[in-house]
Amino acid sequence: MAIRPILTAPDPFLRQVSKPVERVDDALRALMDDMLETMYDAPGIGLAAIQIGEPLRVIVMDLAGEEEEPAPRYFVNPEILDPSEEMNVYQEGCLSVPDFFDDVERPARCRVRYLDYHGEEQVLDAEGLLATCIQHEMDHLEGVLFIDHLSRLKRDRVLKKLKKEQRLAAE
Ligand code: GNR
Ligand code: NI
Repeated sequence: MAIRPILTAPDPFLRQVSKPVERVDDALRALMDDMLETMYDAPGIGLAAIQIGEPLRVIVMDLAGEEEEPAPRYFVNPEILDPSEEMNVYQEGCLSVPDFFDDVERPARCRVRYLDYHGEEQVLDAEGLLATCIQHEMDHLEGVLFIDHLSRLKRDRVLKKLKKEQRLAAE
């Protein structure tokens, strides 16, 4: 397993649409292991493969609290079914948009169909933080960041600040 660098906005790589996985094999499980290790190290509660430079439809997640046993989840080729009409607002952050948090409104509940770590098809009913996080990660697979849900003014302000920080770090 390895901790891999996380790409940050406005890296154009993050805007790619990720490709479906053809086979859940040992190579893919090695990628999912790296993603989980990278996510725990960050630390974060979810990670999409594109965030470590792999444009594949793969997500890892762990919503367990610090005092709880680890509860890793793996989603390969996830699809969202039946998003609820009821919406929920959550203060989101993103490892690819460091040090910025803001409210995003999304469907409060949804069903997800996906392949698990072993390539078995699963269906999961999600609500609360799980539903929010899955939708945040699904956005990454389409090249969308949570700041795209905010006003242009806020988004441009964040991107400008990140660009400036990256310029200073490169000097
Ligand atoms: O660590 C993360 N926390 C978080 C909080 C609220 C809503 C979504 C997230 S996902 C984020 C990790 C990340 O960037 N995943 O893509
Ligand atoms: Ni994110």
